Amino acid sequence: MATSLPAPGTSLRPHLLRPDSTNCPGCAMSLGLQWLDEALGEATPTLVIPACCAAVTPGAFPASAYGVPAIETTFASSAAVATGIARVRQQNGETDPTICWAGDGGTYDIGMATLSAAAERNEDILYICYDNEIYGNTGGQRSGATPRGARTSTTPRGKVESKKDIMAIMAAHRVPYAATLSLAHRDDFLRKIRLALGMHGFRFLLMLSPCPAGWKTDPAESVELVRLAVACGLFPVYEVFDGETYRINARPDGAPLDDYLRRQGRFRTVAPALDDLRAQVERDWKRLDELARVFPAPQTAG
Ligand SMILES: Cc1ncc(C[n+]2csc(CCOP(=O)(O)OP(=O)(O)O)c2C)c(N)n1
Repeated sequence: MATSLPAPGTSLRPHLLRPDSTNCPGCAMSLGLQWLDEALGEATPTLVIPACCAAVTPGAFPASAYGVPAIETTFASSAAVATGIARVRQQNGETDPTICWAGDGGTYDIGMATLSAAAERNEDILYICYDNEIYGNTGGQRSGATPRGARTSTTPRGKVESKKDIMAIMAAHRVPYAATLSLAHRDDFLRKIRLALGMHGFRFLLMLSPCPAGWKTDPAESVELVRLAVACGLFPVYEVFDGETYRINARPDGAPLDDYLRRQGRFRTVAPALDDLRAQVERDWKRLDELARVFPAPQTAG
């Protein structure tokens, strides 16, 4: 069921992300928070943040770079804590959203049990994973989201396993809405957040979030890297409704995968992974295209 949202840019509340955050230059998570802020309009969310870089973002107590209520949870419990908050809000007749803002470690790996449980119960939570494909806050260890071939502090010769398909996992929970967010596709990004905010039940958004420190990239290139990840097909931009119907929002344009990889120190010297990644892109797109063809989202969805 849709609820009405205020017009964008009309908010009188403090910005969600204020100056003096501790985020690194070029941290894509900063831009994600700013766009989330813009999409929220007048609404004041409660952010629920597990252990991750975003838990450090606000700086030292009693100051905070977050201009909205933010609760920091243990690594594994953000979706459970958000459940409690969302339920109390519902009982109090409050309509402001409860938003989990979590890294990939807290989503793909250690928070998976509470995430799965909240999704299965269809709790009224918007869960956004900023996926920097490592445990960034503690020195860049590999996570379940790290792509095959990437060097991390715990995979110095390149990760052997492939990235987990978290979107497929969330779709399998048949949540009302799951979508990927590209920081190189601003209109699509804002539309999806507003769409998710207007829905009830469990909504899951996955944002690719370049991390210059961990990826060994130029901080100025973070948005360009997302553009390339989409253009070469490695990061598909799409939506899944009720775990059943699919809509592709941006297609690869034939950009070479090498162009994306060679700009990143984490992929340097791991050339053997290139063919595997290329084959994976092909496989993933074949599957996604088939799903979108056989189970297309109706025009009226979203
Ligand atoms: C149970 C537990 N294990 C380990 C840690 C240490 N720790 C804090 S943040 C973090 C990394 C989080 O990685 P991710 O969720 O990907 O977010 P990012 O740091 O990349 O933003 C780790 C390992 C912890 N706080 N709790």
